[in-house]
Amino acid sequence: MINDETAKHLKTDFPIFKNNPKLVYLDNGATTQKPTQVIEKIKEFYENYNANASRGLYGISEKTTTLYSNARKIVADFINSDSKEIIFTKNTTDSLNSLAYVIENLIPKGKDEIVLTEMEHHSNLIPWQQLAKRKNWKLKFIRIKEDFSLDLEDAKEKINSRTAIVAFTHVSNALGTINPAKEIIKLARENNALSVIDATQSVPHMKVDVRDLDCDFLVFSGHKMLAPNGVGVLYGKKELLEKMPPFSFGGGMIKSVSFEDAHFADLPEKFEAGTQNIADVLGLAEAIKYLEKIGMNNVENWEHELRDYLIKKLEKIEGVEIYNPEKSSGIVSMNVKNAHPHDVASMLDEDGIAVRAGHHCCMPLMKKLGLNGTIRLSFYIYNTFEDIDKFVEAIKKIKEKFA
Ligand code: 7TS
Repeated sequence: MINDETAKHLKTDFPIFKNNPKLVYLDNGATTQKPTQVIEKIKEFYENYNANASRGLYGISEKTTTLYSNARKIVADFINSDSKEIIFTKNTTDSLNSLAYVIENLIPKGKDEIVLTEMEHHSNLIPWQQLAKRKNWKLKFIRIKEDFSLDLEDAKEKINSRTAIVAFTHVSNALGTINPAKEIIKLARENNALSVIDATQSVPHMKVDVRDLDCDFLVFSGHKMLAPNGVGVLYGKKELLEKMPPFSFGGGMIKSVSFEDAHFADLPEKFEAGTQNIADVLGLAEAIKYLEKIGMNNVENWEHELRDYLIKKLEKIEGVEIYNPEKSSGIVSMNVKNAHPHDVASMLDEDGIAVRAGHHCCMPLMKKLGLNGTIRLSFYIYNTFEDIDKFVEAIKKIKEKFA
């Protein structure tokens, strides 16, 4: 369990807070801070057994190969998948772009529509726009309702026998909405369409089980879950990854090569051309160990407690608008009436408070909601009630200036 005391204690694992004692970090949706355990793991790798993986027949290279493969198993177990189904990438954006390059090979003839939602991050929108342009396919968007939840009735109409792909965010990074993933995946399956989940804002914050969801593909970024910046994950069902051609070619992804042709390696190497980001992958495995020690249900519960505490306080302040759906994660979007979110964020910064302000890479969503942006708070394990109190006091002061 996490409570205010344990959250304060967890904070001491993160050197950034020691080095910036006034920092109130409420921008975990953008990226999270890194604990000593993760930083030390990367240092340990470079100082003790740095070598390329799967290439050298000598001690430290073999050790690196084993650690890299163990790390993959840790990531696979974390989302209840198989090691062969975990492809390491740079981040979510890289995972989605790579997938969008080659997924058309899995689509039967006659299917020519991609269904997304109105609340997608640009990273789960633009790669599909590009695919649609290349193939002359149609894009459709499941509507968002006035209460910021997804309109499942609209989903039922938009997902049909022509649907090739349904790609949607599990949790909205702009509003915190938790989408009914299982229902949407079921609709996709009933229509013989592939499902792709953008789990960037869910995997770091709650238990996510790909077998239980029964999704075809799922993507996330390590840097939003205590891990280093340069590693992301593309999960795919084994039988689909086996059928899908590689999106990148070169060393490390082959079985045999002639001047004219090449035979590709088995999963997962087939999708990992070139030297991989070994240190960051080890860092991601360490971050997962750290999170598992806490327990993902505890992570989720604590963020919900922080969200409820914040909303209760904000609701008492006149002139504050909150855009919070009923089923939401530890993300809260709001505005101060008559104030541009960028101005509010700059004023918060004067008090050492870091939030994200703007369109959150969801320009079409903001346009649909008639907003020029929001102020977004996004929590993680080390946030405390004191962080929220400081934010609320600062907002009260700022609000007076715009009243
Ligand atoms: N999808 C969602 C739902 C996201 O929240 C983000 C990043 C991405 C994709 C892209 O992730 P990346 O690691 O490849 O950049 N979201 C945010 C955010 O909300 N604030 O900064 C980045």
